[in-house]
Amino acid sequence: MPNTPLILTEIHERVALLRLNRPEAMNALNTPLMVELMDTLEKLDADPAIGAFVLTGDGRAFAAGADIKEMAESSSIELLLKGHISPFDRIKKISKPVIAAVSGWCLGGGNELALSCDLIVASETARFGQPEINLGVIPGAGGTQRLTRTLGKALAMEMVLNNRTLTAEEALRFGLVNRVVPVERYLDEALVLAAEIAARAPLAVRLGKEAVNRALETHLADGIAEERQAFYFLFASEDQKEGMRAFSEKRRPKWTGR
Ligand code: CO8
Repeated sequence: MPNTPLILTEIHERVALLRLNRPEAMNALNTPLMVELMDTLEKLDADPAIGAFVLTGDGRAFAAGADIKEMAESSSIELLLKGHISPFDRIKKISKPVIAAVSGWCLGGGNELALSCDLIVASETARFGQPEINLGVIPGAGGTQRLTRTLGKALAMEMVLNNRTLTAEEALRFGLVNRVVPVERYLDEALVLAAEIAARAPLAVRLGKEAVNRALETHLADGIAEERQAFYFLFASEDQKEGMRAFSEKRRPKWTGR
């Protein structure tokens, strides 16, 4: 289907909902889909009318991984020269929060994509895993690192070495996802959460997201120093003055993002 968009976009007031749209392939992440996804995220990230994203698949699959058929016959050099995994780097630079709304299979590169988002709302049917070991490879888009930092070594080892999948309830218990809701409501729940965050002070949301994500990447002392700089920096914003004055005046603040 040549002209079918691989990403379907809906705007819900200040929230952009992006749907992966390869249902015939369980939303497997081929290169055109990844490029279209990142282009869309970057374009809307630059739009001040948008405050947060929800990224979702469909009921059966968030995404069942990288497209195995696309890469099966590739050589190492081809993958390197093409920068096969480099689209994943672009999501890290998105400044607004991205909430993954996950139902069904969330596997391999699909799980790594969800892990690259800032929050995850899961349906009760969600299943998280890294089945690359079954294909003779390992995760390549951050899975070994992010799972270990999020879940700890023991469970990450089982997932990476022995295809241990997590149910939605396990993912909640182990801190991989924010909440688990019935399948009929997971998308609405993610949209509500995104709308709540999108209504908050935009600069503080942006720097808060950055600071929490830095904690997964840096040493404690460096992370604390960066957090402190961001805290001081926010006192240069109109929203800080407005937020603190509104508290004293017992009224709701009006954010401008300035
Ligand atoms: N790649 C390509 N096609 C896929 C993929 C995939 N990852 N997953 C499913 N499909 C296709 C199937 O081939 C099938 O197509 P067709 O009808 O033409 O045969 C269609 O989707 C439906 O799938 P199934 O018939 O298999 O559906 P089931 O309900 O029986 O099973 C599963 C669903 C369990 C999800 C099963 O499809 C499966 O095991 N899929 C593969 C999961 C997997 O191994 N994922 C890891 C891929 S490797 C990876 O992600 C490495 C990441 C590296 C970095 C990222 C780079 C971009």
